[in-house]
Amino acid sequence: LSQDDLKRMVGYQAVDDYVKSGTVIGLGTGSTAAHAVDRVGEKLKSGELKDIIAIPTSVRTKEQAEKLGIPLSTLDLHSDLDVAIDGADEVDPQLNLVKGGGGALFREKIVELCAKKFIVIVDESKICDGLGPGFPIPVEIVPFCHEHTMRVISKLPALKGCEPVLRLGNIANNTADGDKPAITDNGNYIVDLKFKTPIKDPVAAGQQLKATVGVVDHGLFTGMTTVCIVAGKEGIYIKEK
Ligand code: DER
Repeated sequence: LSQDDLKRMVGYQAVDDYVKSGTVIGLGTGSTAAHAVDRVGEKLKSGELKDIIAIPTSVRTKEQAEKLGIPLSTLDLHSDLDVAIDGADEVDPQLNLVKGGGGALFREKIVELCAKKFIVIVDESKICDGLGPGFPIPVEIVPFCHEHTMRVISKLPALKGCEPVLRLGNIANNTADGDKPAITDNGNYIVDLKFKTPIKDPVAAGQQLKATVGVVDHGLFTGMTTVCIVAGKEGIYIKEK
């Protein structure tokens, strides 16, 4: 089974297990979440699902959902979601996540915090013992004086030893090439924080990032996961807190 096969397996499983007709759902961003979006479209088409309202977490998920004929809305009109389904870049033993590899962390977080259930879907390569070394922590910052903000972030106590790197390239088509800063759907920059050792206290790290003027939000999703569905070589298993 390829990694994409595993991603498809968990994407479909999450929709089959957690998406019911007549509900409001959050649609995640990234290659794993894209399979869940496909599954919602497929089941709406077959009539297995009816009366779904979907809230996308990025422009590219919105565009994918539109192509599939999935009825879309916004948090302004619907901010009580029954379930949100999304991928992650890392999952620790407490089901804390690193998200933002696809540059959508702000819209993902604001949507997923509105969901009664937040279902995380990953292939087993995302499972880790501690957040940080396996995947740099994305942080969305405003472009104004971004080098100053990066310096302030590098000195935060809970982020000691991190090396902030401004993300270059194009978020919309998820390419890392180019010499211009990547711009998020919200018109901001992304800084990726590289760590050599696991973050000791992800909650404190998130609080210190959020309290930093210039930081919009960050890719540490702590205490949000309801259940994590993992696809491994031996099949699918569930990680719960
Ligand atoms: O950018 C994001 O937050 C994505 O959900 C990311 O965390 C997982 O992307 P992937 O499913 O393409 O690995």
